Amino acid sequence: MATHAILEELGVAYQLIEIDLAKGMQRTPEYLAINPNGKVPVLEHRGEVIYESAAILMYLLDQHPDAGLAPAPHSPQRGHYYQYLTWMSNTLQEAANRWAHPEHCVAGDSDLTPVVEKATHELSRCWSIINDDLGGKGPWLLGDRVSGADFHLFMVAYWSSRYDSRAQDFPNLRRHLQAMLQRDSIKRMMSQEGLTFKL
Ligand SMILES: N[C@@H](CCC(=O)N[C@@H](CS)C(=O)NCC(=O)O)C(=O)O
Repeated sequence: MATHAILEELGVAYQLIEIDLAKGMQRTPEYLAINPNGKVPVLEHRGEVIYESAAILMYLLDQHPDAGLAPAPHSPQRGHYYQYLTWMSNTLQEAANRWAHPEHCVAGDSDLTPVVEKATHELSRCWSIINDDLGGKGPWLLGDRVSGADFHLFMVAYWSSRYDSRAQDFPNLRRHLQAMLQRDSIKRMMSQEGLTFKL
């Protein structure tokens, strides 16, 4: 979702190829040759394949500095941009994955409840951090200018609408989601992917 919305925001030409996770297309030999992790998304650009959604997002925004969605290199805001994107990937998104797939965290047919409960607790801790940051210097993650980090946040916040700990239940995050939903790029991405998000 984040990659797709950024491509729409940039207005560049691209081809979207659907990998149907329900059909296991991510685990076919053809796809594993592209991304050995068996995960979406990947970006193919000039004959190179890049995986990890945050890396793809940063790469695309570096290709299009005039879009103004990544702070200037060497600026303190650039540090925060890296901070949020890596932290969302390795902490927030990982808690989301543990909630959605607790079976990946235990052996055999062990009880999944403690995994789900711990993931819910961790998600709430992460949402609180972001909610406080947005309250202190919002409306966007980096302050008064929207950046790629906001698109990544939107993606995980959208997923969380079906979790036990939902981003939309935190007031500043809710405002952030409402603002993101106003963006034409987000509207186009949601419509092309057949998604709706009622807040
Ligand atoms: N850290 C990776 C995570 C990617 C990820 O977990 N993708 C999920 C869909 S949201 C996936 O492909 N799951 C398929 C599977 O695990 O079989 C990223 O941000 O790109």
